Amino acid sequence: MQEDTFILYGSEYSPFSVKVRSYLRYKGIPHVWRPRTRDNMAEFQAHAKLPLIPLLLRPDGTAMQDSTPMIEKLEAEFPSPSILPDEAVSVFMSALIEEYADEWGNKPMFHYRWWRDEDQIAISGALAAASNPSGSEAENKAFAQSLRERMVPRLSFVGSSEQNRETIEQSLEDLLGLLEVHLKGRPYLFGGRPALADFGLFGQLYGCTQQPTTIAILKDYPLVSAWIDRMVDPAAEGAFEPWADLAGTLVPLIRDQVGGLYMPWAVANSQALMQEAPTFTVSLRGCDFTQDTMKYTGRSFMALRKRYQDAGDNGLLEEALIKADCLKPLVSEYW
Ligand SMILES: N[C@@H](CCC(=O)N[C@@H](CS)C(=O)NCC(=O)O)C(=O)O
Repeated sequence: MQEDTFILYGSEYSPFSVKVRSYLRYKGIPHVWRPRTRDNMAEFQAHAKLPLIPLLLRPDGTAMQDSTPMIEKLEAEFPSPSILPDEAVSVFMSALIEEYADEWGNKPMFHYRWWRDEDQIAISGALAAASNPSGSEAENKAFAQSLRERMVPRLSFVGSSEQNRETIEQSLEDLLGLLEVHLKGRPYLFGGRPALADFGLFGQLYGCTQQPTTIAILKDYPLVSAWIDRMVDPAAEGAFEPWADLAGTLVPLIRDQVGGLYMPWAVANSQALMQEAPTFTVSLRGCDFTQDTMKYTGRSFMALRKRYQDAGDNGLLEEALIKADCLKPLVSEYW
């Protein structure tokens, strides 16, 4: 291995891992993809502060975890080709979509993985084989069963429940419909090359190509499916497009998914954190949505608000955020 090589510990089944893997590939950063398995678990644990993938080991032996700050840091060190569009309004919208993808887009991905029997069986089998490649068939059958028993109760962590099922499932259909329209005539969300938003959203939607129910859903969205394939190893095909050309189909997507779902949900989560409430309920699309309070989302939402403050006065951005029903949660005092 060359001296400048990074090692990325991840899994084909981890949306945040494939997000970073596609980023490293696009940037041409020398790296080795190391699926975390039972065999290399001790090696992974020696570097991990948190039991989470992705973990990126730098050539100097220091480790990084958490995909968003990881990409931000790498972007400063490896500026070209940039994943930041040319206009400030697009840079912020890209960060906004990435935050939505990580925190809301993860819900349908995880929900569909572990909600129905046929998906539970398919994904637990695939996960067992990937995590224990040297295991026998019988051993991995038992392993798959234990993974299934462990993961299904975790549905509640992302808010997946009978009460919230329709909101979560409809949100994926709505996202895919809006994305299909936006991707007509452009290879990436912001034009001819991938932006931060593409990497974040890709991770979650790639996860939707791995279990029968979402595989069937994706069949109705050929342009989205082609974009997912493209994002596995993305290449620049042209320049970023001007915001003025993107807005017509991107603002409706942001308004529906970020303004209509992520924002009210993230605000209610932050209010619950302030009140130290273990769960919260928020009305989304006219239905009550109840879930456990999430500390991580509380932090990432505050980081998004700070990012907006740091963006400074920008009339175009403000106008776009108003149109997307996103401005108020970014500037109001909720606590
Ligand atoms: N915010 C973190 C989330 C990482 C995360 O949730 N990773 C999941 C897999 S996608 C994980 O490692 N879960 C525990 C496990 O798989 O052992 C990031 O962006 O990297």
